[in-house]
Amino acid sequence: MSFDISNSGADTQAVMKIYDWPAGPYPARVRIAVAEKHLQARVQFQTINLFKGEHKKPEFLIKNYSGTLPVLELADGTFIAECTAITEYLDALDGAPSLTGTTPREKGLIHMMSKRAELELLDAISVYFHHATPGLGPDVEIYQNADWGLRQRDRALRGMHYFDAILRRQPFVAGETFSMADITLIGGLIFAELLKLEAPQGCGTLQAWYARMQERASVKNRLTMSGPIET
Ligand code: GTS
Repeated sequence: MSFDISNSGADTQAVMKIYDWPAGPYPARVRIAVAEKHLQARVQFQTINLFKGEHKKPEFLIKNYSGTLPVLELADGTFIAECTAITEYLDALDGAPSLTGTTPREKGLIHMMSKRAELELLDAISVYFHHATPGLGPDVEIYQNADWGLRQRDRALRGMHYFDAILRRQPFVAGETFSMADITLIGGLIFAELLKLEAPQGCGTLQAWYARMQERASVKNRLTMSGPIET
């Protein structure tokens, strides 16, 4: 197996592997974190085809019991799933900036706001996708509850109003600096965009913020950071 990693810097030591689906909103979170931490040269990507249900196959469930992407594999064979856990791991490696906070106050606020961005936006949109749209197709979506999906869509729309209000009073989701909480909200807005779920009237601040975030190199280049992969 060989990997062609674009954007590799001086450090060509590729010691971590990320299993993901390049266009996915959750994988986007980890790709953005990798770029913000300038770790592109230390990761290799392997695509798992969600639409073929590869993430639900026994050989993948060994890596992540929950059957979701992304998953980080360390050089010693340890698997770390969950975007927040992967981001915390990457953040604990050397390198600036901090994505999960340095003071106890920052850490608490960033964790809270990231979780809130999951509960009130990203995860809610994900439930809408899997339950009230064709989702990943009939072979993968073996149980759907459209009513639950539509309720979660409405929760996400309310969440957009909430984050609009937050961003009217501060530049970033958890305060004055870019953090994991911003990455989580960006993931939610990427998912909304993929599903053509428009922000409700009155969310102009959120939309302007998202437009600004899309100009960040980590967000803009997230798809091109992994080169073609031979399997
Ligand atoms: N809580 C998990 C995390 O934070 O990592 C959720 C991960 C997740 O839902 N990932 C999506 C997935 O695996 C990937 S994507 O839809 O964003 O590309 N979905 C497939 C499924 O069957 O749930």
